[in-house]
Amino acid sequence: MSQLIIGNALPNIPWEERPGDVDKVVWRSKMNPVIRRNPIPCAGRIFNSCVLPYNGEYIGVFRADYHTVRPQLHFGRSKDGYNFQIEHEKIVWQNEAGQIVENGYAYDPRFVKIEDTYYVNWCDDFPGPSIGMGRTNDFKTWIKMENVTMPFNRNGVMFPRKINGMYAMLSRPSDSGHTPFGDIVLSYSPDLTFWGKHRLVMRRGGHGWWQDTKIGAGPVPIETTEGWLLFYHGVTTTCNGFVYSMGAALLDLDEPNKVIYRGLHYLLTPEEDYETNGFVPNVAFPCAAMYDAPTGRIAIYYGGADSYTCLAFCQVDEVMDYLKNNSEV
Ligand code: BMA
Repeated sequence: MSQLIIGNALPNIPWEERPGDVDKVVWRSKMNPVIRRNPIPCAGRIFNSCVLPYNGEYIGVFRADYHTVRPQLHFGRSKDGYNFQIEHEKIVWQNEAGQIVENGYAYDPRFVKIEDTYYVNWCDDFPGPSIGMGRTNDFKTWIKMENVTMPFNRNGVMFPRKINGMYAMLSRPSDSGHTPFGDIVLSYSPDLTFWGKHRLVMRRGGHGWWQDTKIGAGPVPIETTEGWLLFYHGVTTTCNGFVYSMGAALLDLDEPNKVIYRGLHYLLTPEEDYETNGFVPNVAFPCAAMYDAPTGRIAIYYGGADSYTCLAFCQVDEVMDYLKNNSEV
């Protein structure tokens, strides 16, 4: 099979073979949840968090919900992608002039390396949820940049390289609360400050009820020879509240607002206790995906029940076959 993922090798990617009794495209780690409750003194729960490879090891930006139930972002490291040393103090942002920037809350980070810089996007308190953006080169100095969007918006996810000379970001315009709607849009920027040329990518709905309430981008899209592979969350509303599942789509490489395939079914839905029981039951919320390009192995980090950090695995060729044969586009 020829290589589908355009990117680097990661021979020590966290990886477990698909268990013999599982016939699904995406399977869970036997080590789940990889981050359990009360992982650091100030936080009861760490979830919806991001991990990236770094010099043969791993680094991450983590959503830590404090005992006030307000979230902040923390930096952490790992040798193997399973066991994390998360800093006990939150990331302190400073502006371009070096002054500390206080924030009321910060949650659902995405973490991406573009050229030589590491960028974080998160749901920022503008006040009111908007897309925050910051950068670091040394994981000690964290520069808060201009907010990408006005309130209200969540799930800002950058592409890992410029597209036609422009930075590109997916986001989901929303309201100030537990938004009962949401579609994925694309915006471009020449400089990471001014964003525009907004395009609709995908609307909630489709044939599957699992994504009928709202959808939002998950991990940073993975570049493949056939398009950008996007894992995203889809939400349905039941008589007892929202249920968050994960699905996949393939976006055009040059114009990612064009959807090539959109999977009809969820690929991961709350089934295990750490997904169905917790602070918010029935949430599987993907935020990061690492890959080993030559083997096509993908490791996905997702939040379980707003309480745990979990890992799942898939093979890019199988996801692609699934999408080709089960697309609603
Ligand atoms: C969303 C966000 C996510 C969370 C989800 C389920 O609105 O707050 O962080 O996982 O709700 O509670």
